[in-house]
Formats: sequence, structure tokens, C-alpha cells
Amino acid sequence: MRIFVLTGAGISADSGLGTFRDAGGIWDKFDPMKLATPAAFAADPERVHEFYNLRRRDMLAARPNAAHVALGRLGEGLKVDGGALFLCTQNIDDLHERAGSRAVHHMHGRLSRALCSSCRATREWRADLGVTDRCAACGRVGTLRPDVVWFGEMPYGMPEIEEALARSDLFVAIGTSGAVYPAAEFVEIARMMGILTLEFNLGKSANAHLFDESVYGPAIESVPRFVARLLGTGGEGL
Ligand code: BV8
Repeated sequence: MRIFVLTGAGISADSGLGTFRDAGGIWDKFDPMKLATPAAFAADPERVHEFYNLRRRDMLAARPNAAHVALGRLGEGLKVDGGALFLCTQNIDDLHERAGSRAVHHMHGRLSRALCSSCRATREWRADLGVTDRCAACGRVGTLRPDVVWFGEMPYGMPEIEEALARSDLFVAIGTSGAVYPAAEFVEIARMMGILTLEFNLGKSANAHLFDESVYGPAIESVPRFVARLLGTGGEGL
């Protein structure tokens, strides 16, 4: 079986990382248009760096939770009988990788990498990032930014994502509000291709009506149960 899984901030909520649109979420405290756009960075790079430095420190202090671990197991388990998991995440944290998932497709980029806005070189970067840092590739100072996709920027890996979606037998969304495009369109694309669609979320997402089945509740409970059932290792129902 080929499964396409799209995760959002909700899967990392139980690891203590903030979601965006829940009450008290990140966008309640910060204005995304003042922090998550190229224009915001050009206008006030120090402020944007501080916003991402705080989130990078939180990411480094966080630990993967049972939902991340279950998806790591699912990736390995599906391979046994010739199946495949295509794990696409909107999240910029590294909890999927630290839970054992390989080939994680970070369509909105990664907080653990820096991008040079001048020469486009990227490199691993787990410390605070600022305007005085130098790009090791081109030597310029002040051109490094977090390697994340801001509003108005093209998400990473879209051709590969669209190809994997078309090849899948099952589309599963976990912990996403369905508010951000083009990720929010994936379920509609899957339905149009006759692919079964499944949602695991705390509550109804914006596109809940587009899912064949929905399971509401914390991902740390619903996702391990789902994976155990799928891999035939016990557990009842979804
Ligand atoms: C682009 C990275 C085009 C940085 C982010 C139509 C088509 C195409 C584009 C658009 C369109 N309409 C509007 C647009 C523009 C825009 C957009 O979507 N705007 C929205 C606000 C309307 N999209 C873009 O700009 C995208 N780019 O389209 O480019 C283009 C074309 C040609 C050339 C150039 C460009 C880029 C979007 C990416 C922006 N970057 N983040 C950062 O992280 O700071 S978006 C941000 O939202 C995060 O990445 C986040 O992951 C993402 C989605 O949010 P969610 O993950 O869903 O998180 P949220 O808090 O919303 O929801 C969490 C859910 O979990 C909730 O439902 C909650 O109930 C649930 N939950 C909570 N706890 C738990 C739980 N579930 C289970 N268990 C729990 N314990």
C-alpha cells in the first residue's frame, strides 16, 4: 500500500511546540505578515531572526512524541511488503527525523538549516542565526536567513509531492487546520483521483468535509492506534 501522509503543527503540539491557529497559537501572539514573509525579513531582519531563534531553541529542547514515532514505524513497516510511505510535512521542526522517519519532505523548509539569500547555498544551522553571520559559501555577511518557506514563496518539492500524491492509495492528514495553500488543496486533489482520504485532528479542520473518514482527538493517541492496526500489530478500529 502507498500512503501519502501530510502533517502539520498539530502533530508536534504534544511535544510542546506551538501550533499556529489554535487559541493562544503562534499567530495569536505574532502577525505572520510581519514575520513570515520576505518583505518582513527585508524590513526588520533582526526581529524575524529573533522569532525563528526562539522557535529553533524550542525545537532543540523538544522531543518527538508517540505520533512521530508511530509514523517512523509505519515507514519501515510498509516497506516490508513492497508498500511505501511518502511523508510530507508543513512543519519546520526536525521531530519526524528524530523519531526515525527517513526521506521527510519539508515543503515549508527546515528550521535546522540556513539559506543564503544571495548565493542560495543552504547549510545545517542549529545555533541562533543573525545579521552578523557570514555565508560560508559566498562569504557575504547579513545574507543568511532561516531556510523556511514564507508566505508568497514557492513551497519546496512540489513536483515530487504532486507525483507521490497521484501514485498513492491513501491520503492521511494529521494535525493540520487546512488553512494554508497549496498544502490545503492536497485532499481535494486526492479525492478527484479517487484516493481514500483520512483526517486525524484535534477538531474539525477547514476542509473536514473533504475527508472520507475523520478521527478527532490528540494525535499521540489516534496515530499510534492507526499505525498498529495498519501494520496488523493489534489495536482495534481507527
Ligand atoms: C505559495 C513556514 C505561490 C514558516 C508557513 C491558493 C493557492 C496557493 C497559494 C495561496 C492560495 N491562497 C492563499 C495563498 C497564499 C498563501 C496562503 O495559503 N495563505 C493562507 C493564510 C490563506 N500560501 C503561500 O503563500 C504559500 N506559497 O502559495 O506560493 C507561488 C506561486 C508561484 C511563485 C511563487 C509563489 C506558502 C505557504 C507557506 C507559508 N509558510 N510556515 C513558519 O513556520 O514560520 S505556513 C504555516 O502554516 C506553517 O508552516 C504551518 O505548518 C502551516 C499550516 O498550519 P498548520 O500546520 O495546519 O497549523 P495550524 O496551527 O494552522 O493547525 C494545527 C491543527 O492541529 C489545528 O487544526 C489543531 O486543531 C490541530 N491540533 C492541535 N493539537 C493537536 C492537533 N491535532 C492532533 N493532535 C493534537 N495534539
